[in-house]
Amino acid sequence: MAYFSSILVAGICMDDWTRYQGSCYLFANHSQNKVSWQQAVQECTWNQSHLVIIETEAENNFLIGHLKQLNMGPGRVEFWTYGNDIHLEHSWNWGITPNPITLTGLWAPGEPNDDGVGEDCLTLQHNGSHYAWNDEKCHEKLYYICETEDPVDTPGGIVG
Ligand SMILES: [Ca+2]
Ligand SMILES: [Ca+2]
Ligand SMILES: [Ca+2]
Repeated sequence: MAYFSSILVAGICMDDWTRYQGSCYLFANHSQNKVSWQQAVQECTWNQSHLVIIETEAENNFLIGHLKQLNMGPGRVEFWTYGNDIHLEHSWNWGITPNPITLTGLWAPGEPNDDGVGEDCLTLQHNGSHYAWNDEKCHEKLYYICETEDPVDTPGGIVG
């Protein structure tokens, strides 16, 4: 199983994946990568990973730093994370099972605003000067970031 993972062996990420702490990240930032949140969930699953879960401010800073290096834009640049309030409005979780988002202060000014008919999926959005969190309509077609944890660093993560 591990041979098909984004992590080839302990401490080394597959080509195209970027390592930080105990995780490997795939920044899907090509135009053909633009998909809905639900499709992004599926894409990451196919890659033996999940949409990025941001546990710490340090991880958030790493992601933003990497996104800056990608030097995308001008125009709209937004990446899906695993965050969502699909099941209960204003109740933000990572993933599809209860895993409350505890970080605060990372939202862009005025966000989350559940704009218009509702916005339930969390993105890292470039607002012209820097990246910050935004809630977005889940059917929008955006870039995404997958993450997978190093099985050695994650207790109980080794399967088989
Ligand atoms: Ca993480
Ligand atoms: Ca919402
Ligand atoms: Ca919003």
